[in-house]
Amino acid sequence: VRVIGEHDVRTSAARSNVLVVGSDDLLTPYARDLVSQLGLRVVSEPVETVAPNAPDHGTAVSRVLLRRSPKWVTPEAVTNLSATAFGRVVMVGCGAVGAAAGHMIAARAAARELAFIDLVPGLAASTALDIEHASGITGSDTRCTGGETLDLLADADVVVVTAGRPRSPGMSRDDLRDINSKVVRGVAEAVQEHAPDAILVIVTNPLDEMTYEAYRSTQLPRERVLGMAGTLDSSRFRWSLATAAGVHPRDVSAFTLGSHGDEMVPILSHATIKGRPVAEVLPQDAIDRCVKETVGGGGRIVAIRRTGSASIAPAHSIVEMLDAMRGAVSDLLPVSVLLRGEYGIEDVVVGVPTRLGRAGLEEIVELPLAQEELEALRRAAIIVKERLKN
Ligand code: LAC
Repeated sequence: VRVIGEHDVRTSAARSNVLVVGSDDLLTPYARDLVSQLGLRVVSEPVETVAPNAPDHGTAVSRVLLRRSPKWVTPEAVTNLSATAFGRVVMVGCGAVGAAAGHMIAARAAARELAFIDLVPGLAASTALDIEHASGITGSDTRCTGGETLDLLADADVVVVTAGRPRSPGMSRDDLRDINSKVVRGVAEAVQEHAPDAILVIVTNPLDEMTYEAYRSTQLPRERVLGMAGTLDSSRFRWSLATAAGVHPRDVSAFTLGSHGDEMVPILSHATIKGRPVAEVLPQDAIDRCVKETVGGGGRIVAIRRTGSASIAPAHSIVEMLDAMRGAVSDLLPVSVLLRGEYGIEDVVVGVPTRLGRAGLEEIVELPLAQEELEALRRAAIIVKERLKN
């Protein structure tokens, strides 16, 4: 048992606005008063983050000036109203991710028809009806249907596959491989049979391996077998950088490449905050924390939730890809696709910068990367490939 007194509180306050206490520690009454007087936040051990940011005076002033810079105007969200809706989008899997993504697709009328498929009796049909019930408010004319069988895939323009087991705490995405590859293979084969012209968007984990599985088990061209992960990881990366710098998320431009897992490669060489390189704005330890927070983002949700994984951010990240395909978003998006020599990588799926369009993948963009980023991307490819062999 440690007794925390006035001196400890003042020492902590001099370093940061956080006081770390162990579960057995005792705070003296005076120390307790002092904590609230000084506005300290009490955090119980163990804490993941240690080093407080203590930039020198000049750096601190320049960061404040950056945040307030009158020269920078936070960009507006870009919405292109000339984008056209898909004819038919089918969500295979009506769990939290599938339902949330479908909900958003209907709410923005991004498809004329939206179908849900799920093995759980009534889940898909009730979700479809539930979304239609909202149309008196949303004004969306997307027609929604749902059922348990894969014949609903017929005539799909886009098939989004979220079906499969999610992670439980302590599981890596790779632990799901055996069970989910059967699901993904079955769906991919059904797409080939019922909707051979559709674009497949794979969301089921482990993402890069499942995307490869869908590609390998069908004769679909790589342009139409896309894995959703980079848009999610990049969103988490921008959120983390924006939070660390205290700026609006739209002030941050950043993306991740590589695999959806420990071999993720957050790209710092292209990351900017208010148009300036991240390293000019944040100290290295803060940048390192953002990278860690990004790579561990999905795991953090699983750890807090205990049952199931993230759903809202993944749903937005699916819709961002669909919006890019239908012309509502014009940015480069990181997408997991089969590589054929791009970035020096052959016959494996990892996340790379792409341009998407109505036919799926239009272009893989080979951006100049820092040497260590390129090496990390190639290493990710080697590791995914190794896992595919097992
Ligand atoms: C995530 C899981 C779904 O990143 O892979 O949240």
